[in-house]
Amino acid sequence: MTRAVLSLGSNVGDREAHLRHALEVLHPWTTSISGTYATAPWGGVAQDDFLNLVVAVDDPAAGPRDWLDRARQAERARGRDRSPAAVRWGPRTLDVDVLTVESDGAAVTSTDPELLLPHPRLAERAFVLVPWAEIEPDTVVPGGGRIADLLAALPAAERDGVVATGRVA
Ligand code: PH2
Ligand code: MG
Ligand code: MG
Repeated sequence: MTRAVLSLGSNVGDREAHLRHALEVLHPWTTSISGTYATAPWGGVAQDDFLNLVVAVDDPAAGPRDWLDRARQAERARGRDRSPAAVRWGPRTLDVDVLTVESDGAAVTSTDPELLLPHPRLAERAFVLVPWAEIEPDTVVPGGGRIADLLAALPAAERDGVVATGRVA
């Protein structure tokens, strides 16, 4: 069985509708969903604020790659631009990132460039850690630490850029 934690984000078009679509795709396997947060853009590209949330999923039949395929399926359905012209860390209709995968209780690590596990930048991102800490503060990321501790280690200015806005689901 694999359990995974995914980060959802949007800053183009109807952000709530894009996030809701991703949650519909993931619904059969969803075990918990964080609230939704308005977040300052991370990564140095000037762009509109994102809406972000985190979702935990569980599927006895899925392998790590299945979570990536489901993430991409949701992104494609919302017109995600994956062309070479798309700006790295730039605007997205929908971004679904696999943060961690656990298989039979053990953390999966992957160096596949398409599916790096755990996600290499999760500990730097308040837009990931704030919603994740809401639903799973005690989860430990392999090679990282407890989610609540990773969040506490971020500069206050990063945490302050993440503001709860309610829920889309
Ligand atoms: N996604 C990015 C780049 N920057 N910033 C925030 N706050 N939230 C995101 O989801 C995000 C980002 C590209 O994937
Ligand atoms: Mg992505
Ligand atoms: Mg991303």
